Amino acid sequence: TERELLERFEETVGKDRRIEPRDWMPEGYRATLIRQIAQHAHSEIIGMQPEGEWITRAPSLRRKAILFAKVQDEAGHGLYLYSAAETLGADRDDLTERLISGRQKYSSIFNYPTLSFADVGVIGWLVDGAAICNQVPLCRTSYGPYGRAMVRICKEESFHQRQGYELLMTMMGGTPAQREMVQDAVNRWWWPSLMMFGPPDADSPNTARSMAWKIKRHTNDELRQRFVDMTVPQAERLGVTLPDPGLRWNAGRGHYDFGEPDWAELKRVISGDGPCNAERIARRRAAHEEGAWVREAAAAYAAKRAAGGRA
Ligand code: FAQ
Repeated sequence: TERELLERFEETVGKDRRIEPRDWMPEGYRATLIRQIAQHAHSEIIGMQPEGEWITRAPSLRRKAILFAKVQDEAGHGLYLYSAAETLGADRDDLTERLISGRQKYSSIFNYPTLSFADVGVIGWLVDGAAICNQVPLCRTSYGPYGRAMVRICKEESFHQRQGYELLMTMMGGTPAQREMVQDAVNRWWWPSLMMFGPPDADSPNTARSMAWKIKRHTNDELRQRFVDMTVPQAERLGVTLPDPGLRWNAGRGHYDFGEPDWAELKRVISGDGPCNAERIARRRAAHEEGAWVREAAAAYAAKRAAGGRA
């Protein structure tokens, strides 16, 4: 009966065992996972754009090759995640349609412009840094395919983060103008990076249920704090200032205190009104439409093979 199935599901989750695609699961659990995994996949794909803009303008062949490889990794992450969503019964075409029609979200962070090459370094350091903080615990998420996808994704993100930090270290050892570019990029990306973790816990409608289901392992605020604690010493070592006058070590708490992000800005960006939302979606839509012939050719090829014809 439904009741027994629910008990078995709860027991599995309670014992930190994995739920697998063929297992029974409550519809709310399935819907929450599809929502989160799709949003995550869309973020990886849209996330190719801000840095991708610098591939043709990278300052050396070495930097170009590195950036190319990084952006390609993001495409790979998107693909594993769409596959994970498919194991829950989601349809890939439908997810893409929801993204380009604005019905499904992607991370707010990718709606900010990349104004200089230092932004590439800062995205690696702060944005990939925040992504790692959020995603390492997701390796232990209760849904098997999502957790397993996260393992490889986190390894690659760690490499991306070091790549960004190394780029910034190099620029900080350069001219005063280069150091200013780094500081300017840090000033623009710091607050949006904190917003990646989502609204404050008191204003996060999904956290409690996702924690009970062990989809999420920590709350938004816990992960944001962890990110700040990890990043402050790295900023000191790099020689940049984080643009928050409220940032200071709190010995009593054993954590850094920090200022309040502009939550109204996060709401605006999530609801489609950030600096680059329209541009990002238009570009994704164009890529999808321009790729229609590839999908048609692949489908025709598959149909021919299925009919026993030779390709
Ligand atoms: N942006 O109740 P909560 C990357 C939405 S890393 C946009 O707290 P939840 C790597 C949220 O969906 C970035 N929307 O929600 C990379 C919900 O809306 P809904 C991707 C946001 O799910 C690096 C509503 O607000 N990472 O791509 C944001 O429990 C460099 C209420 O929020 C992931 O997706 C936001 N920042 O917690 C690529 C990680 N925050 O759906 C390229 C997996 C919240 O109810 C270059 N996801 N919302 O209408 C998660 O961990 C969670 O989904 C959270 C949000 C923590 C993002």
